[in-house]
Amino acid sequence: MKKLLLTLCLGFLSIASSKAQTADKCATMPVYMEHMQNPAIKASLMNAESAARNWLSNPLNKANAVKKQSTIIVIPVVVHVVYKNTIQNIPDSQIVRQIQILNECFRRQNPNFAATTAMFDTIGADVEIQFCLAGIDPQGNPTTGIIRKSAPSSASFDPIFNMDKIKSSATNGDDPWPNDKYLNIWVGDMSFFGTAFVLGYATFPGESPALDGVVIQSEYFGYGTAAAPNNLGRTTVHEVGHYFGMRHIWADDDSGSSGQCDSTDFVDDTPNQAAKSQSDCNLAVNSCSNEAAYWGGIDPPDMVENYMDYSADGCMAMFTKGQKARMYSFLYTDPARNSIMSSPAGCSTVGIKELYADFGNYLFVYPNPTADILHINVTKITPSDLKCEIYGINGQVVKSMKQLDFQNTVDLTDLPNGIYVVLK
Ligand SMILES: [Ca+2]
Ligand SMILES: [Ca+2]
Ligand SMILES: [Zn+2]
Repeated sequence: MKKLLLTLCLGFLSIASSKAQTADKCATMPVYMEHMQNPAIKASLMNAESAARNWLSNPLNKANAVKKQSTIIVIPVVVHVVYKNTIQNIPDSQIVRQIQILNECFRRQNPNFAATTAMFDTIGADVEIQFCLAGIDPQGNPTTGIIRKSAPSSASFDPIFNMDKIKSSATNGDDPWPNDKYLNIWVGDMSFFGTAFVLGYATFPGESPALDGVVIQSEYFGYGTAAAPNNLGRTTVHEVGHYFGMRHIWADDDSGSSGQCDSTDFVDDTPNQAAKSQSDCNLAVNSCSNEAAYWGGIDPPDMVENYMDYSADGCMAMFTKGQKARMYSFLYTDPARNSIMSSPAGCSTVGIKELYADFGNYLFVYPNPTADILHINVTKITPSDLKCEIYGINGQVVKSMKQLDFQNTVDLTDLPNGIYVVLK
């Protein structure tokens, strides 16, 4: 077994302890229930759901969605930073890092994917959706895809009494850009009497254009600015999952003490789960045993590694192929989600190269140690800017790659066992 001493070491693989959290991860379902009180929004949301399910009921559609696609879908994002103080006015680097994390997770390039339960390995999906900061604004002008808006300290954006106020300039927030061309993400303060009790919320396909998008509490947007176990940018991955139609993996039927196994997240390969995880990573829990329709004689454990559970960020590592198929069912049937796939907004190049210069965490090298094949994944927009060199312990170059791709493999079979240094 060869050993590699890495210059770029990540904390992704460490599984956070089962520390209790005070904040609830996600307010998507309560907000959805509230929006459903509006008859027009309710009709649109239900239309979107039935159109998607109808599309997915065609086995050919499902088979095509699950397999490798001919093109990667690119979603232009506009981030509305609505801040009441300098800390909430998060730096560009934190925003770009979050976009990178979205890309890692939706492309299954997250290094902690390797830590998922073995029986789930083959159903983990490269969703083949990528995200970028938008390059053209609604008026046709170049943009960084980042809008900054100062709000008075008295402004309230909590989803209990001030739901969606962050989404409108008239209520101290910022108006959305057209939801058929941009994924709107608002980053701001949803605290309630000074307590951040929710990390984020999102709207489902079919939502009113005035409300469609994702809202994230400032410190949970990006990487390493919030306290563990919610410090690795997975809140935004979870919420963008909702934006593409994902329900919680436990199907929100966990009221009562014993939990329930008879509701569905409308995805067949995610095991039934009686209750949400508690910001932990208990891979042994198996709360339901009624998954034979998909799993046959196997009774899989709860898939706590799924982005749509409430596990610790270090635990959340996968979407399934069934979830990918459901996402595509909305992409191909909901008018707004469908047209964003061919959005003219493009990807921002303004300032991006300078921003990337600040990052050490865009290169992922695994497994470590390794016997023969080493994987090097890059989550940088232009990996060809990078070269990679592997040095022996005495400083001699033993392998080098002139230009990297997003995903690279290096064959180390011809090297003797030992300690090596990988340099970007
Ligand atoms: Ca399921
Ligand atoms: Ca089970
Ligand atoms: Zn959620």
